[in-house]
Amino acid sequence: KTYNVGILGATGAVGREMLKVLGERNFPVNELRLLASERSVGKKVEFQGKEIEIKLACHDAFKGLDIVLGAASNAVAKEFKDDIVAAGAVFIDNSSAFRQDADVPLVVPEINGDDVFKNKGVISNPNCSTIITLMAVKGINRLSKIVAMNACTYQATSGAGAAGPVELMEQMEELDKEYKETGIIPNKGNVEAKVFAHQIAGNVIPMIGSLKDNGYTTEEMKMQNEGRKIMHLPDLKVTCTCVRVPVVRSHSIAVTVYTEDVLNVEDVKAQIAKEQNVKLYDEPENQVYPMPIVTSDQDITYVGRIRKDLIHDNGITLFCCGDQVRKGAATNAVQIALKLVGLDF
Ligand code: 2RA
Repeated sequence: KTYNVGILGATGAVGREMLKVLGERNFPVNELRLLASERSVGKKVEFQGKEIEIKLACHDAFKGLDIVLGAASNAVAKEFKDDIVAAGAVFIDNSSAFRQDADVPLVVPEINGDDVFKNKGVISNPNCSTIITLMAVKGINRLSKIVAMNACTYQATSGAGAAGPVELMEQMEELDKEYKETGIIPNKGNVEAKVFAHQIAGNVIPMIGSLKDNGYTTEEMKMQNEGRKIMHLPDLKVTCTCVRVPVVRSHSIAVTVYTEDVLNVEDVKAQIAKEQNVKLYDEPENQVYPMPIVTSDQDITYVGRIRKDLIHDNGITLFCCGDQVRKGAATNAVQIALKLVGLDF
Protein backbone atom coordinates (compact mmCIF):
# COMPACT_ATOMS: atom_id res chain seq x y z
CA LYS A 1 0.00 0.00 0.00
CA THR A 2 1.32 3.51 -0.73
CA TYR A 3 0.26 6.85 0.69
CA ASN A 4 -0.24 10.42 -0.46
CA VAL A 5 1.95 12.47 1.88
CA GLY A 6 2.06 16.24 2.32
CA ILE A 7 4.70 18.32 4.10
CA LEU A 8 3.32 21.62 5.43
CA GLY A 9 6.26 24.01 5.76
CA ALA A 10 8.45 22.07 3.34
CA THR A 11 11.22 24.67 2.98
CA GLY A 12 12.18 25.17 6.64
CA ALA A 13 14.95 23.26 8.45
CA VAL A 14 12.54 20.63 9.84
CA GLY A 15 10.50 20.34 6.61
CA ARG A 16 13.63 19.71 4.57
CA GLU A 17 14.79 17.09 7.07
CA MET A 18 11.37 15.36 6.91
CA LEU A 19 11.79 15.04 3.14
CA LYS A 20 15.27 13.56 3.64
CA VAL A 21 14.06 11.07 6.27
CA LEU A 22 11.04 9.97 4.20
CA GLY A 23 13.52 8.99 1.50
CA GLU A 24 16.01 7.36 3.87
CA ARG A 25 13.27 5.25 5.50
CA ASN A 26 11.72 4.39 2.12
CA PHE A 27 8.33 5.50 3.35
CA PRO A 28 5.78 4.10 0.82
CA VAL A 29 4.95 7.42 -0.85
CA ASN A 30 2.58 7.52 -3.81
CA GLU A 31 2.24 11.29 -4.17
CA LEU A 32 4.43 13.75 -2.24
CA ARG A 33 2.94 17.24 -1.98
CA LEU A 34 5.22 20.03 -0.72
CA LEU A 35 3.32 22.98 0.68
CA ALA A 36 4.77 26.32 1.74
CA SER A 37 4.08 30.05 1.76
CA GLU A 38 3.77 32.22 -1.36
CA ARG A 39 7.47 33.10 -1.49
CA SER A 40 8.48 29.44 -2.01
CA VAL A 41 5.78 28.50 -4.55
CA GLY A 42 7.23 27.25 -7.83
CA LYS A 43 10.61 26.24 -6.39
CA LYS A 44 11.55 22.66 -7.25
CA VAL A 45 12.86 20.00 -4.85
CA GLU A 46 14.28 16.58 -5.75
CA PHE A 47 12.74 13.50 -4.12
CA GLN A 48 13.59 9.91 -5.06
CA GLY A 49 14.87 10.98 -8.46
CA LYS A 50 11.86 13.16 -9.30
CA GLU A 51 11.52 16.96 -9.26
CA ILE A 52 8.63 18.18 -7.15
CA GLU A 53 7.27 21.70 -7.43
CA ILE A 54 6.37 23.48 -4.20
CA LYS A 55 2.69 24.41 -4.01
CA LEU A 56 0.91 27.09 -2.00
CA ALA A 57 -0.34 26.08 1.45
CA CYS A 58 -4.01 27.04 1.29
CA HIS A 59 -7.34 25.73 2.54
CA ASP A 60 -7.98 23.29 -0.30
CA ALA A 61 -4.38 22.15 -0.74
CA PHE A 62 -4.91 18.94 1.25
CA LYS A 63 -7.53 17.07 -0.79
CA GLY A 64 -6.55 13.46 -1.45
CA LEU A 65 -3.76 13.33 1.12
CA ASP A 66 -3.49 10.49 3.64
CA ILE A 67 -0.84 12.00 5.91
CA VAL A 68 0.32 15.59 6.40
CA LEU A 69 3.62 16.16 8.24
CA GLY A 70 3.48 19.59 9.88
CA ALA A 71 6.76 21.52 9.96
CA ALA A 72 5.28 25.00 10.27
CA SER A 73 4.53 27.45 13.07
CA ASN A 74 1.73 27.10 15.61
CA ALA A 75 -0.27 29.71 13.73
CA VAL A 76 -0.02 27.89 10.39
CA ALA A 77 -0.82 24.54 12.05
CA LYS A 78 -3.95 26.07 13.61
CA GLU A 79 -4.93 27.73 10.32
CA PHE A 80 -4.97 24.48 8.35
CA LYS A 81 -5.69 21.75 10.94
CA ASP A 82 -9.42 21.57 10.19
CA ASP A 83 -8.85 21.47 6.41
CA ILE A 84 -6.33 18.64 6.81
CA VAL A 85 -8.64 16.57 9.00
CA ALA A 86 -11.66 17.33 6.78
CA ALA A 87 -9.67 16.07 3.80
CA GLY A 88 -9.39 12.73 5.63
CA ALA A 89 -5.64 13.01 6.29
CA VAL A 90 -3.87 12.44 9.62
CA PHE A 91 -1.97 15.56 10.66
CA ILE A 92 1.36 14.69 12.35
CA ASP A 93 2.22 18.14 13.65
CA ASN A 94 5.62 19.27 14.93
CA SER A 95 4.28 22.56 16.31
CA SER A 96 3.25 22.83 19.96
CA ALA A 97 -0.28 23.95 19.00
CA PHE A 98 -2.16 20.75 19.95
CA ARG A 99 0.27 18.86 22.19
CA GLN A 100 -1.82 19.27 25.35
CA ASP A 101 -5.20 18.64 23.70
CA ALA A 102 -6.86 15.66 25.44
CA ASP A 103 -7.82 13.96 22.15
CA VAL A 104 -4.42 14.49 20.49
CA PRO A 105 -1.82 11.75 21.10
CA LEU A 106 1.67 13.09 21.88
CA VAL A 107 4.06 10.37 20.74
CA VAL A 108 7.63 9.16 20.87
CA PRO A 109 7.17 5.82 19.05
CA GLU A 110 9.79 3.99 21.15
CA ILE A 111 7.93 5.00 24.33
CA ASN A 112 4.17 5.24 23.67
CA GLY A 113 3.89 4.23 20.01
CA ASP A 114 0.47 2.59 20.39
CA ASP A 115 -1.03 5.96 21.33
CA VAL A 116 -0.96 6.86 17.62
CA PHE A 117 -4.05 4.69 17.12
CA LYS A 118 -6.09 6.86 19.47
CA ASN A 119 -5.85 9.81 17.10
CA LYS A 120 -8.89 11.68 15.88
CA GLY A 121 -7.07 13.19 12.93
CA VAL A 122 -4.18 14.92 14.75
CA ILE A 123 -1.03 13.47 16.35
CA SER A 124 1.47 15.87 17.90
CA ASN A 125 5.23 15.54 17.72
CA PRO A 126 6.80 16.44 21.10
CA ASN A 127 9.35 19.17 21.75
CA CYS A 128 12.89 18.33 20.70
CA SER A 129 14.66 18.56 24.10
CA THR A 130 11.82 16.54 25.65
CA ILE A 131 12.16 13.75 23.05
CA ILE A 132 15.93 13.42 23.54
CA THR A 133 15.62 13.39 27.34
CA LEU A 134 12.81 10.82 27.43
CA MET A 135 14.64 8.57 24.96
CA ALA A 136 17.59 8.58 27.38
CA VAL A 137 15.56 7.78 30.51
CA LYS A 138 12.91 5.39 29.12
CA GLY A 139 15.07 2.41 30.11
CA ILE A 140 15.27 3.63 33.71
CA ASN A 141 11.48 3.91 33.81
CA ARG A 142 11.32 0.24 32.79
CA LEU A 143 13.41 -0.73 35.83
CA SER A 144 11.50 1.46 38.29
CA LYS A 145 8.83 4.12 37.85
CA ILE A 146 10.26 7.62 37.51
CA VAL A 147 8.72 9.97 40.06
CA ALA A 148 10.80 13.11 39.42
CA MET A 149 13.46 14.58 37.14
CA ASN A 150 15.78 17.55 37.40
CA ALA A 151 17.10 18.53 33.96
CA CYS A 152 19.40 21.16 32.49
CA THR A 153 19.39 21.41 28.72
CA TYR A 154 22.17 22.69 26.44
CA GLN A 155 20.26 23.48 23.26
CA ALA A 156 21.79 23.99 19.82
CA THR A 157 21.21 27.18 17.84
CA SER A 158 19.45 25.24 15.04
CA GLY A 159 16.61 24.66 17.51
CA ALA A 160 15.68 28.27 16.74
CA GLY A 161 15.50 27.52 13.00
CA ALA A 162 17.94 27.83 10.10
CA ALA A 163 18.84 31.43 11.06
CA GLY A 164 20.23 30.33 14.43
CA PRO A 165 23.50 28.76 13.23
CA VAL A 166 23.95 31.61 10.72
CA GLU A 167 23.92 34.15 13.58
CA LEU A 168 26.32 31.98 15.57
CA MET A 169 28.80 31.76 12.70
CA GLU A 170 28.62 35.48 11.90
CA GLN A 171 29.36 36.31 15.53
CA MET A 172 32.23 33.81 15.73
CA GLU A 173 33.82 35.44 12.69
CA GLU A 174 33.30 38.87 14.26
CA LEU A 175 34.91 37.72 17.50
CA ASP A 176 37.86 36.23 15.63
CA LYS A 177 38.30 39.40 13.61
CA GLU A 178 37.77 42.10 16.21
CA TYR A 179 37.27 40.82 19.75
CA LYS A 180 39.65 37.91 20.31
CA GLU A 181 40.78 39.23 23.69
CA THR A 182 37.42 39.68 25.42
CA GLY A 183 35.21 37.32 23.41
CA ILE A 184 32.52 39.97 23.77
CA ILE A 185 30.96 41.86 20.86
CA PRO A 186 30.03 45.32 22.17
CA ASN A 187 26.29 46.16 21.79
CA LYS A 188 27.06 48.43 18.84
CA GLY A 189 29.04 45.61 17.24
CA ASN A 190 28.49 44.83 13.56
CA VAL A 191 26.49 41.69 14.24
CA GLU A 192 23.37 42.60 16.20
CA ALA A 193 21.71 39.75 18.06
CA LYS A 194 18.55 39.09 16.01
CA VAL A 195 17.56 35.43 16.51
CA PHE A 196 18.74 35.36 20.13
CA ALA A 197 18.31 38.04 22.80
CA HIS A 198 22.07 38.33 23.30
CA GLN A 199 25.35 37.37 21.64
CA ILE A 200 25.38 33.58 21.45
CA ALA A 201 28.95 33.02 20.20
CA GLY A 202 31.14 32.40 23.25
CA ASN A 203 28.13 32.79 25.51
CA VAL A 204 25.24 30.78 27.00
CA ILE A 205 21.68 32.14 27.28
CA PRO A 206 19.50 30.64 30.07
CA MET A 207 16.22 31.59 28.40
CA ILE A 208 14.38 29.65 25.68
CA GLY A 209 10.73 30.44 25.03
CA SER A 210 8.64 32.92 27.05
CA LEU A 211 8.50 33.42 30.80
CA LYS A 212 5.52 32.08 32.76
CA ASP A 213 4.16 33.26 36.13
CA ASN A 214 6.06 30.55 38.02
CA GLY A 215 9.41 31.84 36.78
CA TYR A 216 9.90 28.96 34.35
CA THR A 217 9.83 29.32 30.56
CA THR A 218 7.43 27.66 28.13
CA GLU A 219 10.32 25.51 26.94
CA GLU A 220 11.12 24.38 30.50
CA MET A 221 7.50 23.51 31.33
CA LYS A 222 7.33 21.27 28.21
CA MET A 223 9.70 18.81 29.90
CA GLN A 224 7.13 18.31 32.69
CA ASN A 225 3.88 18.66 30.77
CA GLU A 226 4.88 16.63 27.71
CA GLY A 227 6.86 14.15 29.82
CA ARG A 228 3.73 13.34 31.86
CA LYS A 229 1.65 12.69 28.72
CA ILE A 230 4.21 10.66 26.78
CA MET A 231 5.38 8.52 29.72
CA HIS A 232 1.80 8.10 31.07
CA LEU A 233 3.13 9.47 34.39
CA PRO A 234 0.53 12.11 35.34
CA ASP A 235 2.21 12.81 38.69
CA LEU A 236 5.73 13.17 37.29
CA LYS A 237 7.52 16.14 38.84
CA VAL A 238 10.10 17.99 36.75
CA THR A 239 12.38 20.94 37.40
CA CYS A 240 14.04 22.09 34.19
CA THR A 241 16.42 24.84 33.10
CA CYS A 242 16.75 25.33 29.32
CA VAL A 243 19.94 26.99 28.07
CA ARG A 244 20.92 28.03 24.53
CA VAL A 245 24.56 27.16 23.79
CA PRO A 246 26.86 27.99 20.86
CA VAL A 247 26.40 24.65 19.08
CA VAL A 248 25.01 24.15 15.55
CA ARG A 249 23.10 20.87 15.94
CA SER A 250 22.19 18.41 18.72
CA HIS A 251 20.69 19.17 22.08
CA SER A 252 22.42 17.89 25.20
CA ILE A 253 20.73 17.36 28.55
CA ALA A 254 22.15 16.71 32.04
CA VAL A 255 19.36 14.99 33.95
CA THR A 256 18.93 13.45 37.39
CA VAL A 257 16.09 10.90 37.53
CA TYR A 258 14.44 9.91 40.82
CA THR A 259 12.73 6.49 40.84
CA GLU A 260 10.45 4.62 43.23
CA ASP A 261 13.10 2.01 43.95
CA VAL A 262 16.83 2.40 44.57
CA LEU A 263 18.67 1.35 41.41
CA ASN A 264 22.33 0.54 40.84
CA VAL A 265 24.41 1.95 37.99
CA GLU A 266 25.26 -1.42 36.46
CA ASP A 267 21.59 -2.43 36.09
CA VAL A 268 20.79 0.98 34.61
CA LYS A 269 23.64 0.73 32.08
CA ALA A 270 22.61 -2.80 31.10
CA GLN A 271 19.00 -1.69 30.52
CA ILE A 272 19.92 1.45 28.59
CA ALA A 273 22.19 -0.66 26.37
CA LYS A 274 19.12 -2.73 25.41
CA GLU A 275 16.87 0.22 24.57
CA GLN A 276 15.74 0.73 20.95
CA ASN A 277 17.42 3.64 19.13
CA VAL A 278 19.55 4.48 22.19
CA LYS A 279 23.34 4.07 22.43
CA LEU A 280 25.11 3.55 25.76
CA TYR A 281 28.19 5.72 25.28
CA ASP A 282 29.81 5.76 28.68
CA GLU A 283 33.55 5.31 29.19
CA PRO A 284 34.57 8.62 30.76
CA GLU A 285 37.92 7.11 31.74
CA ASN A 286 38.64 7.01 28.00
CA GLN A 287 37.00 10.40 27.32
CA VAL A 288 33.97 8.60 25.82
CA TYR A 289 30.68 10.41 26.54
CA PRO A 290 27.86 11.97 24.48
CA MET A 291 28.67 15.25 22.70
CA PRO A 292 27.04 17.14 19.80
CA ILE A 293 30.07 16.48 17.60
CA VAL A 294 29.37 12.76 18.06
CA THR A 295 25.56 12.69 17.70
CA SER A 296 24.69 15.16 14.96
CA ASP A 297 22.97 13.95 11.78
CA GLN A 298 21.94 10.67 13.44
CA ASP A 299 18.63 9.38 14.82
CA ILE A 300 19.86 7.61 17.94
CA THR A 301 20.16 9.15 21.40
CA TYR A 302 23.54 8.78 23.12
CA VAL A 303 23.67 8.28 26.92
CA GLY A 304 26.70 8.51 29.20
CA ARG A 305 28.18 9.81 32.47
CA ILE A 306 25.73 7.50 34.27
CA ARG A 307 26.26 7.61 38.04
CA LYS A 308 24.42 7.60 41.36
CA ASP A 309 22.95 10.91 42.43
CA LEU A 310 24.79 12.08 45.57
CA ILE A 311 21.74 13.74 47.12
CA HIS A 312 19.12 10.97 47.11
CA ASP A 313 19.71 7.22 47.03
CA ASN A 314 16.81 6.91 44.53
CA GLY A 315 18.55 9.19 42.04
CA ILE A 316 20.52 8.37 38.88
CA THR A 317 22.36 11.17 37.05
CA LEU A 318 23.35 11.05 33.38
CA PHE A 319 24.21 13.13 30.31
CA CYS A 320 22.50 12.55 26.98
CA CYS A 321 22.70 14.03 23.51
CA GLY A 322 20.78 13.75 20.25
CA ASP A 323 20.23 15.51 16.94
CA GLN A 324 17.19 17.67 17.59
CA VAL A 325 16.42 18.39 13.93
CA ARG A 326 16.28 14.64 13.27
CA LYS A 327 15.16 12.61 16.31
CA GLY A 328 14.02 15.78 18.01
CA ALA A 329 11.68 16.67 15.15
CA ALA A 330 11.74 15.26 11.58
CA THR A 331 12.65 11.62 12.23
CA ASN A 332 10.27 11.29 15.17
CA ALA A 333 7.43 12.58 12.97
CA VAL A 334 8.26 10.11 10.17
CA GLN A 335 8.52 7.30 12.75
CA ILE A 336 5.01 8.21 13.94
CA ALA A 337 3.82 7.89 10.32
CA LEU A 338 5.57 4.51 9.98
CA LYS A 339 3.95 3.29 13.20
CA LEU A 340 0.57 4.57 11.98
CA VAL A 341 0.76 2.54 8.75
CA GLY A 342 2.09 -0.55 10.52
CA LEU A 343 5.71 -0.38 9.37
CA ASP A 344 8.88 -0.74 11.45
CA PHE A 345 10.40 2.54 12.63
C1 2RA B 1 14.39 25.26 20.56
N1 2RA B 1 13.06 23.39 21.35
O1 2RA B 1 15.37 24.53 20.69
C2 2RA B 1 12.99 24.72 20.80
C3 2RA B 1 12.19 24.71 19.54
N2 2RA B 1 12.74 23.82 18.58
O2 2RA B 1 14.46 26.44 20.22
